Amino acid sequence: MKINKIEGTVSLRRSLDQGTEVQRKAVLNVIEHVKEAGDNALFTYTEKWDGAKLSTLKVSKAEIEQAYQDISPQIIPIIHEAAENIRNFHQKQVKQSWLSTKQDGTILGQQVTALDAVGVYVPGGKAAYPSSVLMNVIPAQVAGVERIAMVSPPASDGSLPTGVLVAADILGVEEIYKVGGAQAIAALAYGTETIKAVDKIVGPGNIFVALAKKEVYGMVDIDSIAGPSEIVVLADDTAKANEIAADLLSQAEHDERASSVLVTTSELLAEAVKVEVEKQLVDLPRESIARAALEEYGAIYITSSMKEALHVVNELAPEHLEVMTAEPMNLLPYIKHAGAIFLGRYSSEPIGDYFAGPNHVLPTNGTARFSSGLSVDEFIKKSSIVMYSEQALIDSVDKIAAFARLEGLEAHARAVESRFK
Ligand code: HSO
Ligand code: ZN
Repeated sequence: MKINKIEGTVSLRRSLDQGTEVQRKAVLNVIEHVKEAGDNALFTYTEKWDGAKLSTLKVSKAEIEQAYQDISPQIIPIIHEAAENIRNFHQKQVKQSWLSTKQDGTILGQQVTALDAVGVYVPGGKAAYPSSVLMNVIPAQVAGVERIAMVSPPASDGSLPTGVLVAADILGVEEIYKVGGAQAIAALAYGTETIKAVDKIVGPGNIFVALAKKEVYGMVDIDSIAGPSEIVVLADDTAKANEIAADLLSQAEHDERASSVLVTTSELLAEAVKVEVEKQLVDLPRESIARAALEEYGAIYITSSMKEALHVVNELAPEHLEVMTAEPMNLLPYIKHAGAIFLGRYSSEPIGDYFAGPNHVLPTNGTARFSSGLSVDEFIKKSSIVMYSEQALIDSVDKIAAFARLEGLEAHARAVESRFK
């Protein structure tokens, strides 16, 4: 990793993959085809791109049972416990409806309702994380979403990853479909014979999935488009180099484009972390991914004061921030931009990926400046409520009518006046 003394500004922003014109056209074609041909189009694309010749899309009870046979039994209570922690955390995010009565008898308020149906995309291959099944499904369930449809591209033998199936079943997800890519997004947005349309699609995916989500946005809602993982560690000379290195590597192993950064006031620590990272890389199963990420997007920044270090952190606005300083809690008020904040040496980032309870779907690429991680909020909407009293309308009818006439909308004015004619 390169060690830099801070000069000027720093940024985590990597160019977002916007896809090529060819990819966008391909995605548009797929969407059109799915709209026209429904399930048949899904079967065709699944055979073409996933190499799986399927006769049904929906995962069967037998397949779920088989997944339980194949998974190591020790992991099942762990998934249950993680799910419970995640559920408890998200329960605290639930917003209540409210009604407020004014002196004149008018009632105003907001009624909170859940979306009816949500689609969860689970990527295939190496990024098919059972933990992400928990993180996407649980907030929707806590919000009160009644129907959750999960989609994921099958392997060429037509199977879905064991861990994904078990995690989904533990949560009680009843609809799991073996379809991925843009065709899965199109199916969720427009519906087919087998997959009924949903109202919102969440979950990460490859460029085709991202482009398809952008394309169907408006028909349905979508979550934000997730970028590669990021971690920034803020440390002073009380922190341990081996622990920092381990945490930096934890996110570097996700993706060649992941970003792991140390910001520290200690030159000695900077040197020690650099050495430790090399040492720990050597026997990492995903060494080549982590190494590539660190080379391109890893950095160690040395600042002359903690104040300056905090400034750098806020400028980076990382997805994950670890604070490994003598008194981490004291720094919390100075941290403005970070998707998730982990305080102290016992709060290693993977705790948040799997177990503590907060969501691991978090803003990347500096978007923590203006956005938050996935939460119950993403699965609800609020209807405003108005119940005017007679007295309230008597008091305001002329003002409302005047406002309507300012806009040249006579029928609006007459509507409110009609009550007193
Ligand atoms: N750190 C990832 C989430 C994840 N980690 C899933 C392990 N599994 C999100 O940035
Ligand atoms: Zn992770």
